[in-house]
Amino acid sequence: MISLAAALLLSGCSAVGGSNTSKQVSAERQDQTYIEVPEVQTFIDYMASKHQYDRALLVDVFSQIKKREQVITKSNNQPEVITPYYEYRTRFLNQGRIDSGVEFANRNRVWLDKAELEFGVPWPIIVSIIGVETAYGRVTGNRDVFTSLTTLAFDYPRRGKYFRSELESYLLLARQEGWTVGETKGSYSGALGMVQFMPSNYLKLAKDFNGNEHIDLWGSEADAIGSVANYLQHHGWQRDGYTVSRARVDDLDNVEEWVNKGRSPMFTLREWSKLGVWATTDYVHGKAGLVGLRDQEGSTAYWLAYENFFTIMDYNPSRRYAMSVLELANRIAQSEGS
Ligand SMILES: [Ca+2]
Repeated sequence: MISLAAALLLSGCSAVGGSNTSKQVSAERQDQTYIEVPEVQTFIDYMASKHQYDRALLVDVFSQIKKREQVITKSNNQPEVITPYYEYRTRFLNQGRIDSGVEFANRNRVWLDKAELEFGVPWPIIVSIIGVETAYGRVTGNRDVFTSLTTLAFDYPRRGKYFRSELESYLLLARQEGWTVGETKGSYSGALGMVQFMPSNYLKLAKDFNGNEHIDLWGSEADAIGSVANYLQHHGWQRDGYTVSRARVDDLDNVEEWVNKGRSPMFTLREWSKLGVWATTDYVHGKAGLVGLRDQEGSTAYWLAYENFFTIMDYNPSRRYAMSVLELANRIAQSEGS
């Protein structure tokens, strides 16, 4: 792990030139720095004319980096796509992650209360998201995000447009916050800080929550808390709203086409009951979607999922992710109260 990370960092540095993992690097860009790529020159023109960005600085930083093949490889092999829920959840639902969540909550009580009051998001949800994203700030990523984003922007055609926009946001953020371009560390896809915001979200939705006139999503747990709550409110979190109820499904054939369908609630509970789907706990007014996840090998559990469940999916568009966040939040709240 550490040696791979070190290799990744070194491969982005001009001082080590042709050493390293170049076997994997495709022939056409193997020895090129990004300043030699015509699309990058067009991008520099765009940054200079649209944002009055320092052209000489951009020429300098793009002259120092080359394509990082591992970023492409990792982007093509995201494990979330294939892991069943009962395996996925074990990454987060363990005693260490629960205990650290309680400690995080105890030392941040004042900020969690403030966030709950201002944004309407319950404190265990905020703590759990930070716990799932980065183990409460312990694992925030150690890749140079400038090289990662540049690689994805110009050598990953499937999502090139998206990553060019994130690269633009990163450069604006670096200028605004006084970061040295190329020294910011994050995930291989460019997510930043203990909340793993992409640069565009960092620009729009990150909060200086402790009021020291800096937004620091690495060093300030208060800023991380305010930023997560602000993000969820921005994406439609409903104060005192529901997340999920366990559901009983009478006949799967009736509803199979609706399981894990869409990104928003679709039917009222009354309509669901006509299809033979019943909430086993609360009866909730308003609409719900139907979520089915493999809770153990050969078995699927079902939930009726309300607006706030889908808002958590706006953080990461995976039902397994959202359900893990809720389960960890419940365990932290129970432990904290006991
Ligand atoms: Ca701050």
